[in-house]
Amino acid sequence: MKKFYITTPIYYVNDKPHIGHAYSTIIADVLARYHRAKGDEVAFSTGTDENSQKTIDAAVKNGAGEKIMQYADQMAEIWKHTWEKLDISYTRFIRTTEEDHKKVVYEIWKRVNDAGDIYKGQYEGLYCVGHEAFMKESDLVDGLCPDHKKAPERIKEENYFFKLSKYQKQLLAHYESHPDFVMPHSRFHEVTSFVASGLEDISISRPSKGWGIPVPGDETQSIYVWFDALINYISAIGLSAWEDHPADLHAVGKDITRFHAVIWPAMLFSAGVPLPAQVGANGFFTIDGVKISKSLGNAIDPLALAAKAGNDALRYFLLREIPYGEDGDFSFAKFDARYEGDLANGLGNFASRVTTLAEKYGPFEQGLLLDGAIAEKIEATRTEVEALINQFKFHEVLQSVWNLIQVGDVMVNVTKPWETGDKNVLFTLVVMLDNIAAFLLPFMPVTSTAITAAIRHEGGAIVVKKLAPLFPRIAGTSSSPS
Ligand code: ME8
Ligand code: MG
Repeated sequence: MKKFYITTPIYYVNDKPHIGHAYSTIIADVLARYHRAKGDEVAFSTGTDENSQKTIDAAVKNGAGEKIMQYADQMAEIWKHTWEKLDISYTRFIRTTEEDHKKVVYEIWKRVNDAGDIYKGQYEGLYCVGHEAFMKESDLVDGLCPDHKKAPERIKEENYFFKLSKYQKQLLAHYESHPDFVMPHSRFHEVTSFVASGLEDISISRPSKGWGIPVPGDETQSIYVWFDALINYISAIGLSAWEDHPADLHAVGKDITRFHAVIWPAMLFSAGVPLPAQVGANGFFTIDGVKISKSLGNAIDPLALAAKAGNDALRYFLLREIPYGEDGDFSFAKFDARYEGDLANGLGNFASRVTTLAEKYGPFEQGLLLDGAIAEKIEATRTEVEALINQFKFHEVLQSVWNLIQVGDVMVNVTKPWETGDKNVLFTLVVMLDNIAAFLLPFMPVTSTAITAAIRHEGGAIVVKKLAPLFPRIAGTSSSPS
């Protein structure tokens, strides 16, 4: 059995999930399901990044006061619950406050230290809590962090540093020999040119505030939250499992590509631990043209949307509307248009027509004739889907499947099986629908399973049961999502 290990970012617990987080998690879920369907042994981790200053701030803001752990527990539950409701087939939910995680962090710290890559130094500069990252003057716009619209803290403190600069050559050599290390390639170019332009060592600790993982041997300092967070990917499965089979893919957003494609591999080089095979960076999307943020009040609750339109419609929309890696815009109007057009009138209508007729004129015994042109079209689609999914071209996979649906629709209209009751035609349509369901399994698991269940093999014959509407009319999500 082939192993496949995929991860999502671990999310901060200062807020509940919004549609952007759901997007990255759904992408990982599609690939996890795709590999499972191929027969791979899949590990799929997600979780929460808790050792952050943001956690302390949010706990205080939400009246939890000193009970930070209690606040983190509550928030971790909310994230977990969201992924369960959205049918995310994760196999491990990791929290960075778990003891097992801390042990792995200590082990990696020790190995990096033993390699001579940690030293004490003075950090003087800017720190943005929103990013949990040090910033340069040149990153600011009008003195503010352009993403968080806040002036970063000016700090001067004694920290532990990691010799990131030492790994510039090794990183560049790795990029050179792994041309798909970061996908899409446009993001990879950004990474390689950033590294080629020179690397500075980075601070990997902050003065302790009684939260976070203490620096081994120096309780006055906490390990920098990103150093700790990245290691979650190892602790989620255990160090020896990682050494045996490191992650195949870290699915992340483009905002955190550098952490994953520069700092993380350098940490692993230093610790003598194998690198992940690939980092995939999804683009960012806005809502009606505006950046998603709580303060702007447009943080759409993915659960509310899914409750109204269904998980599969949400998955379909996100993957069909926004080409992977590119930025996109979410709007309820666009969502409603796709729901109506592609789902209700497209796939839903085709499935309903075919199963209604096939129930009436079935069962379909052995020896019926599969239309040759259609059989070819199905195989061509299979080849296309396979190639496209491995290049992260999810929107094209769906386009390709929808082309097949369209071919099916034309066939129904042209052959008029409701007049002829032609069993060869209907058999061909049923085979098409069955294959469409198989292609869609990773993308729309509920719909796919419903279709497959309606097409049963009974004693050498195929018996079809009429499907209830897969995408019933909804009032329109734009009317009131919550
Ligand atoms: O960065 N569009 O966590 P985070 C698309 N804890 N994706 C979006 C998005 C949007 N508008 N908004 C968020 C962190 N995302 C760290 C990660 S990993 C070791 C530590 C997704 O809660 C996207 O995947 O800020 C982005 O990278 C991630 O959420 C950031 O989540
Ligand atoms: Mg963020």
